[in-house]
Amino acid sequence: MPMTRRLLLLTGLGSALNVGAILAVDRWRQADSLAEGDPVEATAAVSEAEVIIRGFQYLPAEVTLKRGGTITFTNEDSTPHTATPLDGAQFQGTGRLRRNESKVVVFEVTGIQNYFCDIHPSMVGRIVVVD
Ligand SMILES: [Cu+2]
Repeated sequence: MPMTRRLLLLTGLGSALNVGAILAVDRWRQADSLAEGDPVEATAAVSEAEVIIRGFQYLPAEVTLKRGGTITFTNEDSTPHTATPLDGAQFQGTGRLRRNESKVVVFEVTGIQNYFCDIHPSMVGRIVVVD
């Protein structure tokens, strides 16, 4: 349907514009923060990060991510693991990852997104999503 196609095109364009705007704002923020002598906060949140699952741990156990950013979860254990939303966390879990399997997860909702392994519930991690 042409209407659907047009909506998809607009959505794609919107994303591209947003990314550009975010990058521009980040540059502005960094310049501003450097002037104030406080570059730490400006560089804390990332748009992409990796979490390695190794030795029944998420490494790193906490990541600060920009909204709309992605985490690539990779399981390096021979045992299967998951990264499953906990405490009402809002993101799509990885499902079961076997050895050397990866899954890219998008985080669209700001806030503290806790997760755990639903096979080994003592395994916990956290993604802090910020604007
Ligand atoms: Cu596990």
